[in-house]
Amino acid sequence: MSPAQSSPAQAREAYDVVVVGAGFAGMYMLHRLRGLGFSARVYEQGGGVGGTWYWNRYPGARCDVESMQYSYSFSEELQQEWDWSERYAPQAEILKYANHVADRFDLRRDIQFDTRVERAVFDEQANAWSVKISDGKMVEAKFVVLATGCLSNARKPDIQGLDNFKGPVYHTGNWPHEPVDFAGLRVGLIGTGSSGIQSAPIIAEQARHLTVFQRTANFSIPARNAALTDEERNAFRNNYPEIRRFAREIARNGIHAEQPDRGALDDSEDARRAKYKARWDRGGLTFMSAYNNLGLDLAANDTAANYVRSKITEIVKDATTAKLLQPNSHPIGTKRICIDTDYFATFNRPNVSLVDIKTNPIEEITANAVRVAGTDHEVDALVLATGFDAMTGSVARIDIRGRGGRTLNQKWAEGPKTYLGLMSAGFPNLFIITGPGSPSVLSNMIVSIEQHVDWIADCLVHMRQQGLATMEAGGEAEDKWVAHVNEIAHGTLYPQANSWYMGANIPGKPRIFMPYIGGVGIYRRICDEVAAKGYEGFVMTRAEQPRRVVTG
Ligand code: NA7
Repeated sequence: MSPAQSSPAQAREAYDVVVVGAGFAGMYMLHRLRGLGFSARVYEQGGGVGGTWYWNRYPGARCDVESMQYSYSFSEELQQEWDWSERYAPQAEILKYANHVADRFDLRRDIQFDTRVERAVFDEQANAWSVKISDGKMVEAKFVVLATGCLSNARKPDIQGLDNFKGPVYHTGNWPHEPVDFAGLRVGLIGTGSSGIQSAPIIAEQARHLTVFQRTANFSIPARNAALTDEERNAFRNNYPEIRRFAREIARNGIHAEQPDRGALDDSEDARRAKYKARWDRGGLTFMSAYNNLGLDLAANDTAANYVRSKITEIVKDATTAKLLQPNSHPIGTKRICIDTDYFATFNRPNVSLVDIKTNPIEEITANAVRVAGTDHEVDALVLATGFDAMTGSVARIDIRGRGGRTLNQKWAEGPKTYLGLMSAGFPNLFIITGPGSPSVLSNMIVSIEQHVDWIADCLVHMRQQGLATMEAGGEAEDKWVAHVNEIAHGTLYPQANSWYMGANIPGKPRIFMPYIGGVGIYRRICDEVAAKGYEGFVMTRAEQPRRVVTG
């Protein structure tokens, strides 16, 4: 395989690889492909790089993984030269970093912005994909890599009357590029996941009044965000090789942190409280790593959940509001735990109120109010922090047709089926970065992205060296992997929550636990072993005839 040609005047553009999306996955994929001499084109629906961080510009948006770890590790120069300002980088800074990476590695010349991939059809004669993009052009590619992101299809809720609302309506996942000024306005915020919990305190500072409409109370841990000192930055920089190795190979979630050595019930109540207090005071996602069985054993989980509930009671002055803010419908951690700055304390402000929409769902949105249990809560602007069609939503928006013209949506109608989260049987030469069936959203995304990109890059080199034309997941290997992913998930408490991990936030979406929960280290070893055994479980075919040049 060599960089594809498109010599005849009317020939379609042809590439070795078309990459869909220029977020962190697409950018690194492009960088690797180029370095290996493959021709590649990236199509990105946004007007710039950054993916998640391009779209999620809502007030208070920041990553819940610490910035020194939520960063690429592939370039030593890059990780030494970039100065993160805070423990948790705000959205604007992560976007700046993404732009810096695009410039530093000269990526933009191979990225076409403001362009959606609408359709990809596998041509079984040519062993290549025919890709239709939104400017009407068709391009041909030997391989397609979906770097479409796990949380990139913002979901507008199906609430009666929403379109009748007269004021502005914002979705946190599709926020305007211009600053939004809530000064003097009564704002209604629907949704109390990570985006709602991050934005509520900031909106409350600006708005005349903020009404938070809560369907499910959520567990949230203080971020304890602060400016990073040189000393803290250097502690990472001087130890990056070991920190990165640990994150990749040891930590279940791809984050370097102190690992638990026992279960919650192995400690006395006093010792347990002291441990939770220390984690609470330190802040951040690692609260859940206080013990090694919080995701497995309900009695153990209850001890952590009770601790957080007690903190909510301590912080929130009004007893009824405090009670309502205490999560009771799912074990802690089985919905992505949130990391906040002053979320619970925000409800002590006189200009903030909380409305329970679990007991009484929103009846209707009128021109100027949200109606709940017959009461109109008047608002001038609405913020929808209602989440995403996660993990499969962005893939489903592309009309992907594999062998026999079968669409990926047809194949995934009962839930996504992949081998290792990387490929789906019947769809040759189509790779997914951090797809369902891989650790993806249960991990530090950049760790998982780099692992998948490197694995795919090695695989393409192998195919080139061996003169192979196609590669696809074998049906049997895929079935076994899907069963394995399910079996592991059902050995944990995770499926007990109505979470977006389960597709439960989208009416009609099949309830399947989508990410692989076995841990990034174990998963990486499995992927490496599969590759070492000649891509065991995948089916590869040889090129029987030279590649056809398709004319338009
Ligand atoms: P999430 O975590 O999916 O949160 C969405 C929130 O919106 C959640 O509280 C939902 O309640 C609520 N929601 C969704 N639809 C409705 C309707 N129709 N009516 C009322 N409330 C609704 O999305 P985020 O953007 O906050 O975070 C996504 C991830 O980004 C996060 O986990 C981090 O990894 C970063 P529900 O819980 O479904 O009852």
